[in-house]
Amino acid sequence: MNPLIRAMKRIFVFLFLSCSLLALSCGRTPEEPEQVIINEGTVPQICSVGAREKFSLDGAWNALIDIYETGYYSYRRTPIPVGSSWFMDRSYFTTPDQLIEYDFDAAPTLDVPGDWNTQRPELYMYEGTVWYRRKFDFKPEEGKRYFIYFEGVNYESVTGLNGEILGRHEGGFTPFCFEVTGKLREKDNSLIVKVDNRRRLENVPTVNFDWWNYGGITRSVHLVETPSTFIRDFSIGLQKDNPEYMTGSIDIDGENVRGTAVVSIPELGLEIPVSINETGLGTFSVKADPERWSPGNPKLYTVHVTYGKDSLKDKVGFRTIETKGHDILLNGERVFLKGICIHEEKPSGKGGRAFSEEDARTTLGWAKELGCNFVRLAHYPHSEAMVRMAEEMGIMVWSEIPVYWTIDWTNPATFRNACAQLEDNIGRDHNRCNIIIWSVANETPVGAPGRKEFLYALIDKARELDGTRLVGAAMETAYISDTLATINDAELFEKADIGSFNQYVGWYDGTPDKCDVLSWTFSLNKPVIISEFGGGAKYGYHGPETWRFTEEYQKLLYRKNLAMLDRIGPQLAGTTPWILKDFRSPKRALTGIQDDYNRKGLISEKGEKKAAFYVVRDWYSTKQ
Ligand code: GCB
Repeated sequence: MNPLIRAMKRIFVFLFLSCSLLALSCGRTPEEPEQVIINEGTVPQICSVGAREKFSLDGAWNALIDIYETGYYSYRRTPIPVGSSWFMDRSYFTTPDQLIEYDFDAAPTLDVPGDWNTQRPELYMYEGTVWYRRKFDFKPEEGKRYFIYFEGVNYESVTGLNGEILGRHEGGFTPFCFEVTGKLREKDNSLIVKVDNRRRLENVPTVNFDWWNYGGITRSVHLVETPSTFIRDFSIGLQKDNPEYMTGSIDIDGENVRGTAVVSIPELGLEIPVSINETGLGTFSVKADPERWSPGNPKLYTVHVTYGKDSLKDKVGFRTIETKGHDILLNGERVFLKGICIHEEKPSGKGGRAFSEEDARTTLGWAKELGCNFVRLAHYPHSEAMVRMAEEMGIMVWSEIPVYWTIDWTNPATFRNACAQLEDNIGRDHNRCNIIIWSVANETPVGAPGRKEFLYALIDKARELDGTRLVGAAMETAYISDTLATINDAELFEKADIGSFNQYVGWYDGTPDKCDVLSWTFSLNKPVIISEFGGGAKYGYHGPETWRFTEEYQKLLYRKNLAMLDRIGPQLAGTTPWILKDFRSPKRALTGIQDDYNRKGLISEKGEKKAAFYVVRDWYSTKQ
């Protein structure tokens, strides 16, 4: 970008954000959506952050709990000028003659990455504001550019560096970054993030959802260093209609962007010059025949991209994914998606948002034991570590944004927010070959005003950003008669590439016997995926098959459901039962059984396998 425009943009953002904190918080009513500002001050995503020079800002951050937002608003609830707000990081103890009623140095710490709920007992159910502060020394190099990159902060954050507000971000599960070139100092940088996880009607997700509202800086934070002109993004894959060709694009950011980038894959003997135009973009297409990535052969190649002084490398796999009639074809061959739904919660038995490679390995290891080649990462983008680990382990992925249940369909700001989350999700993961489905929603109410336009626009957006994968949404069940059921939304089924829907026959919908008499029919000859089914059981709780929450009931429910699903025949292209592991949800209040856990896991929160686990495992062992 032209440096003058960039500087003007920065001045605008600075003036806007620091003169008036008001603009950050007012205008958020559904009646005045046009005033809502989504993601102010952030810069376009940088790809392959894992592969770049970076400095970790993880660790212990000082944290102040501020339920009334005292560091942000005056006693009249008017915004405090930034110069008097907690972004200034003043200290009572160094200047006791001044009235300063906070002190980050004296405040206890919270670990980053990490949710706050599982770090302090008093924050178990906390929904509100916590201020995080990290001090660091850093010597910036002349001619380099610097970015603060957040992998994920739930839900809304305002970030300040050395007393200046950098910007604001909404959405708990997607990365964002701010450019800080010229703003760093050698000693004592003060990075402050005000995090607010309150649920709001207009948010995505909205006020009502069936998982724990873990707050905080839940994923890693990095200071990324790049040359002044750098590779912001690249994409590479097999051409959709002609997979004999490898195609891709490169996006260069900086001054003097015209030039030639080189993409090379030494293992394939490929070295591709890519000419970059004056807007920083270049595309390529070459004949190539890489080994195809698949669950049976999760082959990844090291791809190098260089441009000027910048170079990066990443591991990339190559495959094709398409539908033909009612089949899903991976590399041209029918594949049955032996899946399972997963929430991003630690496998340790103590709750908490998962973020590490180790968590991902354990959780995906359980999915493998179940016989899975596919996971539905519900109901929001999981960490990059999770997606990369699945790719390495040969597991295909359904990736979803949290457009969940009944959101504020007619609010344009809600749409912009959902769209930004979709863009950032695809922006982060478009080179991950294991992602085969982008899902834009879960169980949304057919007929709600504005809902259809909202979802269709998201589907169009996903296709525009990435035409190489399948696009869908988790729909629901509709009854044609007492014994015949279908997908509840024929129009959305038509619009999507697949017919994926949730059904709870035997749990919310009758008892398991209902499966014996129920048949399914579909209006279109497209692949059908049952994106959820199941029921609850507490591990170790035994009793008659008719008693809910016993392992016996859950086992029977699965046996009967699987027999019913088998009767669908070849149109059934895959299943993702709900869910791999019990997960925390404040909606689950039955003391002694649920204890704040949704008990529909095939595995308990501690990793103990329930009887139904083996029923699903045995069924998957019969599927090709
Ligand atoms: C659903 C939702 C999922 C819930 C599940 C349940 O249909 O999609 O988020 O957790 O049911 O357990 O009720």
